[in-house]
Amino acid sequence: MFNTLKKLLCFLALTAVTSAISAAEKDTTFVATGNPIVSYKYLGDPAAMVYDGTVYIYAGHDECPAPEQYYLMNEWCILSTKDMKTFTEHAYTFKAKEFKWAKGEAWASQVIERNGKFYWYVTVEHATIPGKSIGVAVADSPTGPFKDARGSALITNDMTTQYTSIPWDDIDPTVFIDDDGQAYLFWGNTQCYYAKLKENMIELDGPIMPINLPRYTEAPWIHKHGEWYYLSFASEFPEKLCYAMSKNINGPWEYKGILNELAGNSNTNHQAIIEFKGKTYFIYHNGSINPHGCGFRRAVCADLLEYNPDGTIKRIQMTTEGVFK
Ligand code: FUB
Repeated sequence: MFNTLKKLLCFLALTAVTSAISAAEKDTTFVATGNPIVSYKYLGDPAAMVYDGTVYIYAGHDECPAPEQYYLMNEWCILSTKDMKTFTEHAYTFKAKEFKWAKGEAWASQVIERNGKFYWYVTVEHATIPGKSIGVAVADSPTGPFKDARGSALITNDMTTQYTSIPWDDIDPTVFIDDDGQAYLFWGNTQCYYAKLKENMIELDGPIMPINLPRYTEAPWIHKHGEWYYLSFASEFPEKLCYAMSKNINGPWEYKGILNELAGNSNTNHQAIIEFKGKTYFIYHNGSINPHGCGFRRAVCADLLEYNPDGTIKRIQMTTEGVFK
């Protein structure tokens, strides 16, 4: 009798633990009522992708406990929405340590689709080559599971030392597939770089080339609207977001000034720009989660981006209301 009771208690305890675990592993759906989109956890470096009528936002998870003041980022999280109002945060997260050659540190990233596969370009700290590196993971679905596509870094610090000796210049990948099918990787801190990617998306297809942009810091993002290519980027520090335009992905890039002012509550402001259902969205981070939000505990926001008739972009207005009507 005593043994049976013990077994029953044991079973009940295990069931409770299992339910708690599955609850934590479930997707979370919520309606955004204003900026930031997610206010229950800190997320930074949003990269957005539109695929099959859905917006996906990939963001690094800021885990820095207050009052500590540096990045603590082990994983990236995924949000999705079909209407920019009701969002799902997917239970699946992708961890920086899934790259066996990396020490960790889930810095900025971007996902792109090609031929039904999803490629996630990420910044991580390399385990044996000093400095930051860019890795690429692949999945059959935009929400994973993702796995290291190469088993080694795509870009390492030693590949760019001719341009700068700092060990953190190889960060912040942004990827773009041009109308002729050629894919390009842009990245860089202090110095902006770009290179062609092979059709397989996991190997470079030519040399690494520098792009000189005034007061360039980091966070490049490439997008195209009409005939214009746009290269937006973080400038100076604390960062404003600026942009340049060109009629050719290979440049020359004409600097066009400030796109978004200082966030004020975050020293970085990393942006993504997407077109979705007739509107252009500017998705970025600031430090707007009260009371401990800051440059290391960031929050993902969305506002509208509008063009002038000549293709230049109107200054972004960061709002508390956001775009979620
Ligand atoms: O999240 C870490 C770093 O902060 C990113 O790589 C930069 O773009 C800046 O947002």
